Amino acid sequence: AHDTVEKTPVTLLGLGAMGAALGRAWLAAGHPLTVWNRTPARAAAICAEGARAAESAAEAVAANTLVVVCLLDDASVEEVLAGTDLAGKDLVNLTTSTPAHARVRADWARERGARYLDGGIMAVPPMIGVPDAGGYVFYSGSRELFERHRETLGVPAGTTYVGRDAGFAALHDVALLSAMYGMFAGAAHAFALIRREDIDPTSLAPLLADWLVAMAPAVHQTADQLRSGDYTKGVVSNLAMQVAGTPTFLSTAEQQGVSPELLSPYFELMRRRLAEGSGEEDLTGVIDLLVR
Ligand code: FVH
Repeated sequence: AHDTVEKTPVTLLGLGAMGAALGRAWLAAGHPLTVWNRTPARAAAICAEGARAAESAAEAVAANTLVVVCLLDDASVEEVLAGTDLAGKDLVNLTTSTPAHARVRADWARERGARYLDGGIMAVPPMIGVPDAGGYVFYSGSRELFERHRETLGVPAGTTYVGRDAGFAALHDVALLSAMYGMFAGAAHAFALIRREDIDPTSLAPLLADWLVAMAPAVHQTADQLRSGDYTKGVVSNLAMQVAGTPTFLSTAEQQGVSPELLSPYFELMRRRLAEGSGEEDLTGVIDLLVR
């Protein structure tokens, strides 16, 4: 049996797929848990495991100092918190948001007397509460609040504090997920290329995964070049060579009956950067073209 006396009690607003997973992790670790969900029936399962359901969001917020919110979007957070008294509360918002929304929410919470921490969850529900699953949460906002609840916040997943600016957790979250979608786009193009051939996608998949993993450390060189401002530093495959290779990719796509629409925008940026006289650089200069 867990010693619940010493564990920080948690209030959790939102019992969707992610909220329920978070709640279960706290319960399993012995944290007293008060929950509220718009659709009360969704609280039944977690209450059978030991959580206490509040009648309203206001009652749930009143129950504990640490209040964690995991709802669908910013609009639902606004709606749910509107009727609650946040004075003296430690508000942790794990709802996916934009950096601008997170900053507005932080000011809004402060005006109501709450300390505020924003979170960006880098995990899917099955990774929550599973040690070594690799999931973690970016946190930003009140450093004091993060330190005070570090242990409790670390129960469902790892924690990475990225700064006092409340928008930084969302920014890191979206940055990583954007890179992920770029990777998915590349993989989609790769699978499309072999789609009509007698090649088993399951034989391409491990090759693809290994290649992406082998290429991933290139981001460290990109970061180093951005920091130094020298985009030729350590360059292995320069931009001129890479642009010269792009017709091969486009011709292959055409031969395979595959639309180049995922690749073309990136190739166009590479060509523009080359046209600026940056042939000896790495691909890093493309970033400067993206930043308006
Ligand atoms: N699930 C995932 O894979 C991702 C992983 C990364 C982080 N996201 C973000 O987590 C937030 C919650 O996501 P979720 O998976 O729990 O989402 P749902 O299962 O759809 O549950 C949504 C909950 O929000 C409640 N809700 C929606 N609208 C309102 C509203 N207007 N007022 C009050 N509550 C609202 C909903 O309640 P109900 O439908 O059960 O009544 C659920 O509790 C999210 O930001 C992801 O981006 C998850």
